[in-house]
Amino acid sequence: MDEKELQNLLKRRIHQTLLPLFEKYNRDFSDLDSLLKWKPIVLLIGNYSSGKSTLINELSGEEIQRTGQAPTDDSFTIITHDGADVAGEEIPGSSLVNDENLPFTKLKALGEQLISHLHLKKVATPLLTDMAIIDSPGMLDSVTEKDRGYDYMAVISHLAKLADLVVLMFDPLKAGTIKETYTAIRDTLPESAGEDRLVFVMSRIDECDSTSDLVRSYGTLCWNLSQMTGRKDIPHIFLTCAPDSQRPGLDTAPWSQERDQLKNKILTAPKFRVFHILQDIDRQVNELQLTCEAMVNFSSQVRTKLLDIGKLTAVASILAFFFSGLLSKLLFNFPEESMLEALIQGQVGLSHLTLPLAGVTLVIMAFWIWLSRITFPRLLKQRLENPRSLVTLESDYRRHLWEKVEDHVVGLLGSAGLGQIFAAHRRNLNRIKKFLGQDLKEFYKEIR
Ligand SMILES: Nc1nc2c(ncn2[C@@H]2O[C@H](COP(=O)(O)OP(=O)(O)OP(=O)(O)O)[C@@H](O)[C@H]2O)c(=O)[nH]1
Ligand SMILES: [Mg+2]
Repeated sequence: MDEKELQNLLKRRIHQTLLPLFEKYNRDFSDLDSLLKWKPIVLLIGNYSSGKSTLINELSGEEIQRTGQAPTDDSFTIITHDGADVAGEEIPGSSLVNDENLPFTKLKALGEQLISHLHLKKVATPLLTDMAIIDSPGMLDSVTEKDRGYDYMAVISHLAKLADLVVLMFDPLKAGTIKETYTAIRDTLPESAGEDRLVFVMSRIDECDSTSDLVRSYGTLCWNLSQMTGRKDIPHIFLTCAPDSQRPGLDTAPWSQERDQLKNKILTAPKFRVFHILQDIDRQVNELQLTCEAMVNFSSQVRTKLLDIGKLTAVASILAFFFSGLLSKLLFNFPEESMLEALIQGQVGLSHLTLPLAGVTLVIMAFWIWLSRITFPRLLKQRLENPRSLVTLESDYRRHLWEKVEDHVVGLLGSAGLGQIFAAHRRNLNRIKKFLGQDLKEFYKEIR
């Protein structure tokens, strides 16, 4: 089975099995759905003039994107091949964000300004048939959301979630010192793209005058990266330059292979799409499982209370049935003959049953009010104050997941009425466990 078939199979299976469960627990399915909709995506981001557009032109063999020494591009351009006959065609952002078959509908919420800085270009190169590359406006210093007219980081975050590979480009002159780049690495990307989907590139190395100049720039970039990621281990950084724009100075031959390796990594990104989807499903279904576990435990605690109250109600109802007539006779001299007396004499008639049945009804109503007005709200309040007590968080992984779902669980509990006890949480949990234990494993096996 190739990647495309596998993606379609996954889509069908997820829609059948998981979608209803996501809906039951009010969890957002749109990110996963966006991933399943379209082709694999590579996102190119980084400093202005770091060579993003040059690399795209080189990959496609066409002069698709404008290049230039100052900040050149102010748009997000999605580049793909969609059949030779439509090469050159452009689709504006307004159509992209309204097309339900494309994964960009969520961008609509980011406003008109963004939509007018978004478009799709169809190109002739068949290399881009099964994938799309997104070129982005270069990252700048001292720009604010107001200067751009839209929330740039939110766009990066959304596109990075969709992308199977995020290529982050630097250049020796501005080796990691640009403010937007800092924010992206520090705050935005960790939430949107796993480390395994991030690729770091220092381009334009031919502009270093000597090897020692390059070493200094590389060192600066590594230092800045460790400051941004807060980690000491440095990821692999591709050191490259465009073959056509080399300047005399540094002998770049020792790094000549890195450009090809980078291009190869980008062009083989579609292979990671199914893996990316599986990773996402894995995380989201685990979050769903934890949510469901909390609801199973909460409803079982409510049921235990209900059972305790139920036992008391049964005892009180029996007492009410037999003694309510007698009590009424003692207190109010009515009825003339209680049911218990009639029973002893063996002459129970329908009229004797009126008071006992009224007594039982009153007892049941009183207990129901006790449960629904006092016991349940008290239990709910206690659990809302400490929702963690509803799940066991024995590993760092589960603790991390819990941090993401806690607010959601609190929201679910808050809206959960007593009807909770009748919801089939246990069955849902078993379905989720089966999906994680069987279906997902089979898919992982399939892509190995
Ligand atoms: N010497 C040298 N010049 C390069 C290299 N890559 C790109 N350039 C030049 O650098 C300038 C900027 O390149 P672009 O590809 O436009 O950079 P960009 O990252 O797309 O820039 P923005 O769109 O503004 O964010 C252009 O004039 C390119 O010709 C390289 O490896 N070496
Ligand atoms: Mg550009």
